[in-house]
Amino acid sequence: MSNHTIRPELREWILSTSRSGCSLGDLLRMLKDAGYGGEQSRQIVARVLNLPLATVVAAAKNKVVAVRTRHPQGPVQMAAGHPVRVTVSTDAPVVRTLENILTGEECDELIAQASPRLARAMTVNTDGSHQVDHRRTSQGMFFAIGETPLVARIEQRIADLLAIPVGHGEGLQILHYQPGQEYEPHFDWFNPDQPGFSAVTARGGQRIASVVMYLNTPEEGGGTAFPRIGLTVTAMRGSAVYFAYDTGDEASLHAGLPVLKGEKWIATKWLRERPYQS
Ligand SMILES: O=C(O)CCC(=O)C(=O)O
Repeated sequence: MSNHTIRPELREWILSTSRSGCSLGDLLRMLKDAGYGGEQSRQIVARVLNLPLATVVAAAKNKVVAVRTRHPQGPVQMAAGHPVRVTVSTDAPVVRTLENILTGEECDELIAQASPRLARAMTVNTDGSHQVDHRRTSQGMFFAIGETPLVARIEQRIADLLAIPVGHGEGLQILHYQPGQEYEPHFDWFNPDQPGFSAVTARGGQRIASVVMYLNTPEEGGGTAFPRIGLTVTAMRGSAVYFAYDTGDEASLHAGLPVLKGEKWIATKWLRERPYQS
């Protein structure tokens, strides 16, 4: 089936229904109810959502499907009408640096909305609860999904950029680092060997990708380092680093380097393989 046979209204409906958190299985069932044949529906959904046909076929059989993000390609990718520049790409691990993911005004507004709610940042404990952790000395807070119009707009932009529904995202986290503060090297995927693995993945499954957005430019220090590949991304207001990983991907080790002068603000979006938001 070629691209031009998919009507624009159908394409738009599939995209918006998927982004609102509808599972692939439910999407296929709705198409069937609307009169589309099984094979035809699977091909249309695979094409519109840019997914391997095998993934859609597995969903049709009600198998648990791990969705993947689409890795942005340069030089410019439109995301919900907003131009994002892809300036550095590596494939092992998958890392992209993204310029202009946020405007300067959006950065300032996020900081203003988060500031009154900051508390010592936590990490996820093995039983799924949150704990104060000496490896992470910054202050932070979480927004609920779509909590403010600005947060909803940014979530939609990320969903569009990575071709993954908003519902696969954890709430946007804001972190504030002061001089000397850092986030020591760690992985964002949950370790299946930890006793709490099933608890932390019960909702949404495993994490599959992260987007760390820089809300200001620290005077010195504060980059995000990937020590296994010798890459350090400079924290620059309005830009981001996106990285995707499989469980156990050692190359995705990363760290928020100590801020040496000034302060550092980031907004982090973690994405799950299955819908995280009900
Ligand atoms: O602060 C940074 O640059 C990295 C933050 C980070 O690794 C995280 O929030 O998982």
